[in-house]
Amino acid sequence: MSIPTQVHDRRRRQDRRRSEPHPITEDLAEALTGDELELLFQPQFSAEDHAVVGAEALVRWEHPDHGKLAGDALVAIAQSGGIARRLSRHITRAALIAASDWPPEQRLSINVTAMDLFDRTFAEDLLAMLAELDFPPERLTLEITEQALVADLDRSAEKLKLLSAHGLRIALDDFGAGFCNFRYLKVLPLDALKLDRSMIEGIANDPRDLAVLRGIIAMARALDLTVIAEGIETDAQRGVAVQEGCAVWQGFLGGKPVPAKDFDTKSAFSF
Ligand code: G
Ligand code: MN
Repeated sequence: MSIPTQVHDRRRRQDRRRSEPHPITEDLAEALTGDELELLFQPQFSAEDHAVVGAEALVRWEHPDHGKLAGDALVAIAQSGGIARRLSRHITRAALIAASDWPPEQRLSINVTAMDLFDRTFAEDLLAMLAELDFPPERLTLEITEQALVADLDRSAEKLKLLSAHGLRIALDDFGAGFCNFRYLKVLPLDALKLDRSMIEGIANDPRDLAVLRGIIAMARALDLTVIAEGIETDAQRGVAVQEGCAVWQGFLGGKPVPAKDFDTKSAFSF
């Protein structure tokens, strides 16, 4: 039975109205199609010998009117236009392809959003992509922010356990910046804690900041977690973080986020 033309037209109008994307979402969709997003890599250093042990992938997009937009803003724009999954897959694929050229002992870290963990097929799709690109799962770390976990912790934990069983590493990102729900430490298959830069800022000159750092590192040791310090800007901060037991560090002192072609995998931090 055919739908009367009037009703059909009304439906089409409603559909269009309901799915009317924000203009910037359309621009983002076009940028994805044209591969116009910029992916930057910020080096991470070993505390032991200061060699580069890998990098965190960070996305940027230069919009003609809105200027430079980074990860969180892009995710929000994509989400409002229903293309969050597309954005996430695009970034992950581009990062994996870039990291395929690095020495095999170097790791890639990518940021996982609340949308990703909400996505039913996130874990399966990621494993399929790793297989397709022949990228060893052991070389990939997922950085999960606390905000991403709030939605459904148990379901997120299930997905992460599957990925962890396949060899991926899981790091709790921005640790100390949010609510620090200690339940995360109990239920998630974590390998590392990545300390937020607000936890690092004062460690070289404020005894209270140092005391907090020591407490967290003691707890991380008891849980067999690696501690990664982010936002290291001064040599004094680097010295304290390393001395106290952070195994890996990242920050402007060692290197700013740079395009893949400028990422020097062989460089070590020099004093
Ligand atoms: O959310 P996440 O922790 O992944 O944030 C990484 C962001 O922090 C990037 O945008 C990066 O440019 C910024 N960043 C990285 N290193 C430093 C640093 O040493 N100091 C400051 N202020 N920002 C940094
Ligand atoms: Mn991160």
